[in-house]
Amino acid sequence: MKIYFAGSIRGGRDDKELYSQIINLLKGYGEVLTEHIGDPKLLAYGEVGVTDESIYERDVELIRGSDVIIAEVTNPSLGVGYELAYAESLGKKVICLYRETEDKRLSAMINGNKKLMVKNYKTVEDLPEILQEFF
Ligand code: 6IA
Repeated sequence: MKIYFAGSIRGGRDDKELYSQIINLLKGYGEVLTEHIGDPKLLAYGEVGVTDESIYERDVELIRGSDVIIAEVTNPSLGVGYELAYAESLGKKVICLYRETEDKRLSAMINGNKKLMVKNYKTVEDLPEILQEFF
């Protein structure tokens, strides 16, 4: 099972530790193709020496080759939104994980899309059950 995990990079890295915890859970179900998303050293500014074109080309190839897409969508990210739309266009199985807060709401373009499965959760402890059901 090839798993593409998507999470914010230039949209902001506040949730990087959470991404790393989710990636560890996902490793129990298959090969996570995008482990760098949880890397604490990966900053919002990005990396020196890797062009945006090569990041884009590699990521669309990885999405094409993946079986499922799991996106943590709490921190808004243009890149994650694009990846979700691309995965949808390919007919991939997608799940979006959204951490509920009182003052923010998930984009209607994700929450209102019946082709994307959206699961709300409160803490990382809620995720094993959600992932078990998904897989
Ligand atoms: O707009 P954002 O940067 O927040 O978009 C985040 C999403 O785009 C993630 O789900 C990634 O799959 C993808 N993405 C954005 N930047 C990178 C990246 N940077 N590498 C891989 N995927 C990216 C360089 C990192 C590196 C050389 C380890």
